[in-house]
Amino acid sequence: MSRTEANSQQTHATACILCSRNCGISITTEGDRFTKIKGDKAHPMTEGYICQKAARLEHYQEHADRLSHPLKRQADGSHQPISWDQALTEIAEQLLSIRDQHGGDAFAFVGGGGQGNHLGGAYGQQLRLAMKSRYVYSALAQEKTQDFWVNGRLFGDQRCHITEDVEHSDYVLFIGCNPFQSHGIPNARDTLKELKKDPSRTMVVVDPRRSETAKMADVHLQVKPGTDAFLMSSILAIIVQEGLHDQAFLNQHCTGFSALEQELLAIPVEDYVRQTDLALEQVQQVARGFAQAERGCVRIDLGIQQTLNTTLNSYLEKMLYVVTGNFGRQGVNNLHSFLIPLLGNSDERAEAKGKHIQRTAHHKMIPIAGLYPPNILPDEIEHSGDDRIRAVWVDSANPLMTYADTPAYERAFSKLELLVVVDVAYTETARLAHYVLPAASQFEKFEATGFNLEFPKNFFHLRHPINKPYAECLPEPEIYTRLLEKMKLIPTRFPILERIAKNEPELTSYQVYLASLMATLKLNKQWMRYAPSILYRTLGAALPNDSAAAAVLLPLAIQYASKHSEAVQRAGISGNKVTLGPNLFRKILASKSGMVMSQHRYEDVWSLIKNKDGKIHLAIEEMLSDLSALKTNTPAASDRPFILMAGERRSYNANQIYRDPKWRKVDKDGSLRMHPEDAQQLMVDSGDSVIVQSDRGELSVVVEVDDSVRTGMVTLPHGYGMQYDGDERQGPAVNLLTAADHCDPFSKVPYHKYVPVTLLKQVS
Ligand SMILES: Nc1nc2c(c(=O)[nH]1)N[C@H]1C(S)=C(S)[C@@H](COP(=O)(O)OP(=O)(O)OC[C@H]3O[C@@H](n4cnc5c(=O)[nH]c(N)nc54)[C@H](O)[C@@H]3O)O[C@H]1N2
Ligand SMILES: Nc1nc2c(c(=O)[nH]1)N[C@H]1C(S)=C(S)[C@@H](COP(=O)(O)OP(=O)(O)OC[C@H]3O[C@@H](n4cnc5c(=O)[nH]c(N)nc54)[C@H](O)[C@@H]3O)O[C@H]1N2
Ligand code: SF4
Ligand SMILES: [Mo]
Repeated sequence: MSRTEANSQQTHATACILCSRNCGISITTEGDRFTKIKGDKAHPMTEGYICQKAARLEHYQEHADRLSHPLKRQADGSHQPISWDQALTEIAEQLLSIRDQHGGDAFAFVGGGGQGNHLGGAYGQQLRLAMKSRYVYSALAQEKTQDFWVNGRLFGDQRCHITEDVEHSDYVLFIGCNPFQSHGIPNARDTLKELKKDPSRTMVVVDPRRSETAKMADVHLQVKPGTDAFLMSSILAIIVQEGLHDQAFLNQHCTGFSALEQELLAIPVEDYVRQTDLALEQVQQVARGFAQAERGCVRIDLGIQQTLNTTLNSYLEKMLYVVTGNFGRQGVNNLHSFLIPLLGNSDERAEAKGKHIQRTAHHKMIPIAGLYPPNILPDEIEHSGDDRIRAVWVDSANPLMTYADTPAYERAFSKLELLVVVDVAYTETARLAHYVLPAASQFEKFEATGFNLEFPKNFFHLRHPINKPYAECLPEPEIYTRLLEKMKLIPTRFPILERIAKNEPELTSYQVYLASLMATLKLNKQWMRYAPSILYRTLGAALPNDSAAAAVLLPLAIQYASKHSEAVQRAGISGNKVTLGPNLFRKILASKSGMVMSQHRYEDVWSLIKNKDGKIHLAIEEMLSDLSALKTNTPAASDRPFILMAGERRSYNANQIYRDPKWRKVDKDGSLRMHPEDAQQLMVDSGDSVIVQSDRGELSVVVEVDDSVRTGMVTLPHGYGMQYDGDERQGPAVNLLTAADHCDPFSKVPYHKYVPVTLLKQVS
């Protein structure tokens, strides 16, 4: 790959794109090359904090798999470069033909934004609407939809989302998460250090592995994998049985506690704790400590989400803070506001009242938060009915590596009539596609994350481009807008809107422009769903610094400011009913290092609840019956002696975003962590190879003897196994081992943390 070699040095404010924290960074460039990466002190949230992964971002920006041109698959399976015009013309024709012959249900949109690129997603969703499809399959529906479903029932809307004020808490329960490596909380390592060094604050970690976070904890509950439902229900039972719950809070803010209480009082605590392999006294100590803490806070993640009882786990972890009244204050759990709407709300109970809920053709799966689960997609493509999925559009995802059951994905995707991939890299999924469209990288376009998950102060960061798009790469807003134009769904010109925007875009705070936009859409209702592209082409063209992609943020900022006007004003943005939203938008455009968009008060949490009575509804029938069924619920017996945690976060993995293995300073093999006693029994040592066999497949991996894992448990990282630059797979491709049907029967979230495996010593 050749790059311009200018030697002018420049420093730019942007953000890291490797995890949901999106820490502010500053990148120094020489020509197109990144020569120095540091934390950006001016970022209002992260204030200069970064982890070791961000310093390697040049490996994302420039590598052998970077796409440079649109590609079309040839009869022999190879890919040849074609022009954008040819690619989009042909794709448009094929999409329309599939839609007209088979209807919208024949199309599915997969992905739509990774760890930092959600602005493009706002434009991508137009294509799904153009296809009249409701199918969005997203990575969120292989980790978090069970959680969104529980939120919907508790708070009245699946878009109500929990945040955790670990920084100000004096008793934190980290359950099934390892923030030292995976982050997920602000400036994780600093926050953990603060917690550790303050003797008046307590940190409890529930994890079958003595993780980097567990090593810093006051109490480590080294639970048996997959038994968290027993542990959390025991903790709740102890709290209720000892009368340590917050009755005043429950009376004032919740309904349905007595039904839950009844279940909890019936729990045989000693039996349940025995199943978790923990000491009863230790569990009692944590239950009492947490219940009596002034500010208790719970942070959870995949360790309880991608495992047995995942939906019940989501309910129970929320009950931990609700039952103890640790909600709606500083240092506890809270709800928060979103600027970019990442989630939808889809309450399946509406079906009983005659409302149409789009169930999938084969599995009859409901959407949760508007999303469908990757674990069922291969079946929805391969099943024999006329209503199967025939065309898939993948954007910002690599399902062939990251979704469960790689062979099922390979098989199903190769049967599609049309597979299009939009990515910056020639991924394993791209290799199967009929067309591959090269996206500008996240440092070559305006981008933003919708992971603005904080409370009471919430942030937004519109990142400005650093480099020009590489070769023929285009930003997603341009790709989708051109495609809609090719599909003849929108015209290429909007003369009146263009004129108004060009002459005086900001006339009375965009009111004149917006009124004309509304009038245009009213006259042409068929364009309503394409408002993002119309904004992009018209207002966008008039925005400063070529920031057209940000045009879609104007209506979102107006909406946000009207919903949370006082919070926006408290963040230092002034304005009245008409001007506040536009002023917020202007500040977003002008703040290269990110900005505070709202400063809520704690009591605002109650207005973020969507139940009409403003209360939290605890009696979720399905959850109470799952809780009751735990008594007879034991994991299905397996004759495989080990439980594999398939997809651990370590110092050198970052989903599938870095492809060049050179980015890794350590752990190049992505080794299998195994307890010394298990290694001794198998007669293997660090550096030896073993075969890992699951019910789905097998992999050859390198062993690392490590006493941080429990006996009987082994771990492999995710984010390995790519075929970089056409080479052999580098490290374990974990999803060769995970089966599509090894998942929660309700939400279809995979049990990646609980894969029964057999290990065989490999004799060389
Ligand atoms: N370095 C790095 N950081 C990342 C990512 C990355 O790829 N690399 N990916 C990002 C993404 S997309 C996500 S979703 C987050 C995920 O972040 P986390 O969920 O925090 O990360 P994991 O390592 O997958 O799992 C967390 C912990 O769960 C534990 N665990 C396994 N089984 C069980 C169990 O049965 N019970 C309990 N209680 N714990 C169990 C594991 O030992 C592990 O320490 O990380 C983000 N951050
Ligand atoms: N077995 C197992 N599987 C797992 C996990 C596990 O723990 N175990 N973790 C799961 C989790 S939690 C997650 S979130 C998923 C993540 O899996 P995916 O959703 O597939 O996401 P990423 O691995 O982040 O890959 C993102 C893709 O986006 C591309 N990309 C980067 N920037 C841009 C851009 O600007 N535009 C476009 N169009 N593309 C871009 C990258 O090249 C990459 O191909 O993996 C999941 N898979
Ligand atoms: S990987 Fe996550 S925590 Fe590390 S610098 Fe990037 S955004 Fe921040
Ligand atoms: Mo994730």
